[in-house]
Amino acid sequence: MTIEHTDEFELYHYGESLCSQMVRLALEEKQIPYKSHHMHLELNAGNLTKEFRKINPSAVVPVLVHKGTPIYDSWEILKYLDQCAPEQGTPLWPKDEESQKVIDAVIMENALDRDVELGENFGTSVAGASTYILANILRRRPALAVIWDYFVKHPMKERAVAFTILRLRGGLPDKLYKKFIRRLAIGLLSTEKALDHGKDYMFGDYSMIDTMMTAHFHRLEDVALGDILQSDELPNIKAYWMRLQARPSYEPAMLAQHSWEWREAMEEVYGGKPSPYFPYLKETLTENRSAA
Ligand SMILES: N[C@@H](CCC(=O)N[C@@H](CS)C(=O)NCC(=O)O)C(=O)O
Repeated sequence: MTIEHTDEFELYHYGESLCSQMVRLALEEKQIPYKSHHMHLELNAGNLTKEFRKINPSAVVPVLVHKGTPIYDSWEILKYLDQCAPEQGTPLWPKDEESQKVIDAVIMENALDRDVELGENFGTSVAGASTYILANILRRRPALAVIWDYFVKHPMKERAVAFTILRLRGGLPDKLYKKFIRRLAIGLLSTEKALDHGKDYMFGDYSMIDTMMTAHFHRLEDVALGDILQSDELPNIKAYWMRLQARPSYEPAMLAQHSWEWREAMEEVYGGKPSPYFPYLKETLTENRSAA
């Protein structure tokens, strides 16, 4: 399948999608210029249009189009970019098989994978923690329009159910949200421990796993849980997060790509204050630390 294109690399993405953020960070790190197709998701279901479903029948972002060929799935895209320009910019995917296996395992723990249930790993808990923002954005459209779009056009029916619940309820049940928070605490503690090696990045040198941690930490700030990244209880993470933000890729790939409706939703949901779940996050962090 060849997609209409004008540039060698083109990216279909959304400002705040975690997977899109990782790919943009990778493009910056590899110093690969690209044409940007910035879309909206929950605001207008831009990913469910006929045109976009021709580009990605799974109706999700990101999609990298290289010389007209679409590449799906953020990790595959990151590996692909590294192979396209092995000697250019930051190497993202290690050359030796042993490290590749370790990275693959860490990815499963952190990634947003369809096979991992929401709240069962760090990545899906970060996504789950964003549900109040998503609900706020979905509420800008009539309920019937949302339900119609997702049930009729979204190929993943479990997402249609999830988005309908968010649109109608304005969020998820407290019990489920707390599950995400508890899983976040576990993920933060294991990241803190992994960084005990004293090196700058998760695997010593910067690698693709660090693009994911950047997106996850940035999201914790968006959902008003960012204070945890400044906590003296997590000194390795605190220093690591500052290092990630100081990289030249951070501004163009993250800050310069914010979507207006997401920023508005953040303001409406949290009003610049810490999340009401912040104390619970601190509490579970302390509990899990003592249990470890
Ligand atoms: N495994 C895919 C996941 C892609 C994905 O779920 N993308 C989300 C944004 S992070 C999306 O497009 N959601 C919109 C929807 O499902 O309607 C990847 O790594 O790229």
